[in-house]
Order: sequence, then C-alpha cells, then structure tokens
Amino acid sequence: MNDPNGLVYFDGEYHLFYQYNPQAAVWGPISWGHAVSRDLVHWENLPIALRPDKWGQAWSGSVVVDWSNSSGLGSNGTPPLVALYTAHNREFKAAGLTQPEGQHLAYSIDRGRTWVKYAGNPVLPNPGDERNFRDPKVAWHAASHQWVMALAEGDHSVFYGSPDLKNWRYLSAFGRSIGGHGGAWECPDLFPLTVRETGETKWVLVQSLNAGGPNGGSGVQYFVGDFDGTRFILDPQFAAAVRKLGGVWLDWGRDNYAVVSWSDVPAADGRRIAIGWMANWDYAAKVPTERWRGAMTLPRTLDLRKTADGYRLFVNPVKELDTLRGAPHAMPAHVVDGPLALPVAPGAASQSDMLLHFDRPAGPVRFGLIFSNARGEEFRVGYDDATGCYFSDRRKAGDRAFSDRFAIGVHSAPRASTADRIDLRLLMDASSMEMFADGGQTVMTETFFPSQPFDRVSLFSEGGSVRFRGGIVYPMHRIWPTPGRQQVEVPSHDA
Ligand code: DQQ
Repeated sequence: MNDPNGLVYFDGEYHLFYQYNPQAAVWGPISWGHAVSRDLVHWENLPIALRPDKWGQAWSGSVVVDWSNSSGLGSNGTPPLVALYTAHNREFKAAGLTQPEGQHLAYSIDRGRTWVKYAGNPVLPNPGDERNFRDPKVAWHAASHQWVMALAEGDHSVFYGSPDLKNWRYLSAFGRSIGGHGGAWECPDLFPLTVRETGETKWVLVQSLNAGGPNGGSGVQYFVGDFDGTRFILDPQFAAAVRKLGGVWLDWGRDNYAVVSWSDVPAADGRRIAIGWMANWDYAAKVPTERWRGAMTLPRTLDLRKTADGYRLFVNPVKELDTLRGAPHAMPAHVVDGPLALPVAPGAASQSDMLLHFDRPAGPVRFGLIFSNARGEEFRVGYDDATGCYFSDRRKAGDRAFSDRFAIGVHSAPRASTADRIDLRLLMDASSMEMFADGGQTVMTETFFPSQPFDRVSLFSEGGSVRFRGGIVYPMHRIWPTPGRQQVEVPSHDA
C-alpha cells in the first residue's frame, strides 16, 4: 500500500481508501484498497473499491459527500459519495491519449461499499501537455459556491472549480515561483482552519514533494495563506519562512508522505484530521517486512496557531488513541548524566505512548532515549542543544542493508519552540516511532527494522547532564483481535 486516498467521514464511519497493489508487496497495478473505522483506532478491511480499467490504474484522489446532490448521482434522497481520482495509463499512446493522466469520477450510493465509474469520464482530461497531472483533492468552497479541486501538476499545484463535480474549469496555479522546490509536487490538500490565537480563518495547502524532503527523498511541506475562490495567496511572513528555511515541513522524519485530511468531519467536531503513508519513496519498495509493504501513520489533528514566527501547524495524535493505553507507569524526575535504564512494563519499549519532560540543558548537551534489545540493536531519539535540533538515529536499529538510502540513518529537525522545557511525546509501535515535540510543534516519523523487538529503554545524555522532569509511559494495547489476520483478495480488472 502507499498513499491514503478518499478520506471521508460519512454515516458514523471514517473511510480510508489507499493505493494498493493486490498482486504483490511492491508498487504495481494500483487499485483503491478500502478500510473503515468508527473511532480512528480500530479498522475493518473491506473489498477493493476501485480497480484499473481501460483508462489506466486508479491513482490517488479524494472523496466528498455531495450533500446537495449537485452531481445528480444520488438516489432516493441519499447523497452520493463522489470520488475524484487520477486514471494513469501506461499505454496512453496506444489508447489514443496525448498524456498518461486525467481525472475521473466514481460514485457510491451504498456507504462506499460499491462504486460505479461515471460514464462521462474523464471529467477533467489532460490539457495535453502535462505529463504529471494528478491527485485531485476536492472540497466545497461555500464563499464562492463551487467545488474546488487542488491538483498536482509537475513542480506546482493548480486549482479547478466546478458546480457539479463533473464539469471543471481552470482557476489558477500556485507554487511556480517558490524557491527550493525542485521535486515533483504530489497530493495537494487545501482547507481552511481557524487560528486559535486570533479567531481568523486562514487557508492551509499541504503539499507532498518528491524528491526534496527535509532529510532526503519524499516529504510533506505546507503553506499558509488565503484562498479567495480563485487563487491561493501565500501569507508574506510565511513566504519569508519558506525562503529562509527552504520549506516549512509538516513532519521532519523520513517516513511520512502523501498526507491528506478527512473531508466532511462534522463541523461540531471541529477537527482537521489527517493521515499519511509511513514510508519514503527512496526505499519504500525494499523495506524488509514480510508479505506486505507500507503502513499508515497514526491519524493526527492539525491545529493552526499564531507563533512568534508566524502561522504554524501543530500536529498531534488524535485523542481517540488514548483508549489503547494500559496501566500508566510514572517515571520520577532525575538528573541524567550518561545512560540511565528506565524500568518500564514488559512490551512497553516497543509498543507504548511516552510523555517525557526535560529542562532545556544549559550547554551543548545531546540527550534523549535509547530503545534497544539483547542483540545490541538500538534506536535513538532526542534533542541536541549544540545544533538546536531534534534528531533520530537508526544507524544501529537493525536491518538497513536493503537500501543505501535507508542507511543514511541520522535525521534532524530544527526545534521550533523556544520554551525552557522540552516536552516529548513518543508513540512506539514495533518498527516505527512517531515523535510529537513541544505540543506538536516539531514532528518526526521514523521506521526501523530490528531483528527482535526492542525491550529496553534508557535515558541518555552526552556532553553534560540534563534534568529529566519525569514522565509517564503507557503500554499500548493491540488493535487487532488476532495477530497477523490478513484478508486475501483475488485480483481482477474492471472492463
Ligand atoms: N502515488 C500515487 C500518485 C501520487 C503518488 C501513485 C504519491 O497518484 O502522485 O501510487 O506517492
């Protein structure tokens, strides 16, 4: 599996479609896999939703609830779920097309269980000169009374508008003049958020980039500004930050891509909830998992805050995950000088939710946590006051011979907060770590492949001591009733 697709909330269910090759555990002829959840924690697998057809593979896209039946595709008062996705055709010349990619529509009137491809496809044909023209993300824009589609096109994004999801007209482009963004833009997501400090509404454009990510390979940046129904206008202070930093990143780790958010989450909920693919195109096809490759991150909330540096997203795991917590293990305050083993519950080193607090050290001290096992494999994560960066280090964390690019191993993220206290939340899950620092201001997602589970955790410091102010470790329960349960599907193609 790769990108999450078609994230929509409808009738009590969060839908997660995703790029899926049912034939092999490497990227290949792509369908839309499908899972649903009522709580963002437990997921149920459903049959494949969209399969390749004569127009090509079913590449990334989005789903909306067409509440007013603007498309006319609903029936008996049931609003249709409408998917817009990219058909990617490898044999496009033989098929009489000038380019491989165009935008297609499919709809469902049975809660996303079965899908009908629209007879009038493609609804947005390739303009003829764009090889990379894909990943439609659609939302209703109330102020201009139209559907707006964000679409990736080469090294920038474009916006299209529609009254009915079937007829699309070009609105504008964004990103051509942004410096330092040489890779391919993919999977844009445009949505409004209320700024917590000021109450104003700002627009966020989340934008995947491959290559050009902050620690190499693919990565996800974002932009903050205004959207007037035609154009996305970048906030000037944010533009300056993009120029200065070479990008403002949603996640600084190596393993988070194609992040998109759920549409149609009830307004009363008030959350913008997103999920990403936990991998990097640098090595995604080679990771040493068995029978499968690819996983999603945990679902995360995106909050827009006004900081001293301007508008920034704060990213945190959804609160529903707290329901998986086992008995808390409190860790007392301590001065850390060298390694200090932490007594945690069995299993907690490799499957846990950890909340840890430190004083910012007075000198250039490097400190954090070491997860390790009896084979001498270890994964490190922490903060280095000499560089002002969070870091992760997976150089000794197990198998890395499968890819030269995976083996680079040490990744860093500049700390955004200037607070005297350093707050870390780490979610460990066997072969992944998701770090949310300083209330979600700096985020890193990393994968690693130890030959046996990490079963020890230590605090460590180098170059001086650091005051650990204490913390809590929760072992996390499994979400699956039986280990390793898998759904087997027989692949086929639509006519
Ligand atoms: N993956 C999809 C494309 C998208 C890319 C193909 C991003 O639609 O641009 O699997 O990971």
